[in-house]
Amino acid sequence: MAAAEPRLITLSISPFNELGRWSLEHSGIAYHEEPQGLAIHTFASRRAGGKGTTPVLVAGDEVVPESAEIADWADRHAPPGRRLFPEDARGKEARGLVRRFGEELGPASRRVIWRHLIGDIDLACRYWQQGLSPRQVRWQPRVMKLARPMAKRAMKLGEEDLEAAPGIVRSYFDEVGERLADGGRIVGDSITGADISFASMASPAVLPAEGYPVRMPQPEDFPDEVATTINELRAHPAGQYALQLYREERRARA
Ligand SMILES: N[C@@H](CCC(=O)N[C@@H](CS)C(=O)NCC(=O)O)C(=O)O
Repeated sequence: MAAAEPRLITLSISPFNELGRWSLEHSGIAYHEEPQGLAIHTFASRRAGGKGTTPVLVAGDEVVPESAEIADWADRHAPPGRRLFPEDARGKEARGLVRRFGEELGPASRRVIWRHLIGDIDLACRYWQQGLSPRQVRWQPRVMKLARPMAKRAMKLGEEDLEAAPGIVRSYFDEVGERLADGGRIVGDSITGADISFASMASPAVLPAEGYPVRMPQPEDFPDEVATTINELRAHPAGQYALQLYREERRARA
């Protein structure tokens, strides 16, 4: 009997969950996604053997609880031609960038929209309910309202971190813009895990209208201050690159 497809426990909209999904899809690995409601996902993660965060990949007896590790796992299981990391020094460089993007860019980029969403749970639930069971759709707003202080702590939504977030995103965008200036990709001339990780981690700050696996909120859903930040980041050459990857690469593989 064929082995069951790996399961991927996710949140529908999230930079880290995107890295997990996109890595598997780029590598041609079939998987079964199990999207969870906001806050409910922390319980689902632990139930699956994770650390209370998503994504969590469950492949047979193996539990992979971190998005960068899922990218590594996908690379190890990819057929030739669909790997995420080249064998040479470029692979090491791309892996280093995946770690840095996940540690700093993803959390900062998420804060760009969550500065508003944390006080507008109805808006958050409207978008984050995509793909959920009717039962989860019913429970999500109630659970999220109770879990709001926890979510604030987990995403570090204090005033200082919120203020710093757009600047952190911009400095990563500048770095990526410089890497792209010679007309290649982030590392070398072919797409690697670094490009996939960059676009995934940038996604909450540029809100791709095309290519993302579910409908993303758009700048006009947010108050002017947040919408202006998103539009500025969209106009940055690296923001343009993230949107282009979503339009051209994400859609092609998904
Ligand atoms: N380092 C983890 C971070 C994942 C992460 O922060 N996931 C969020 C969803 S976007 C989460 O589950 N947060 C719940 C929490 O931190 O309590 C990874 O790369 O997988």
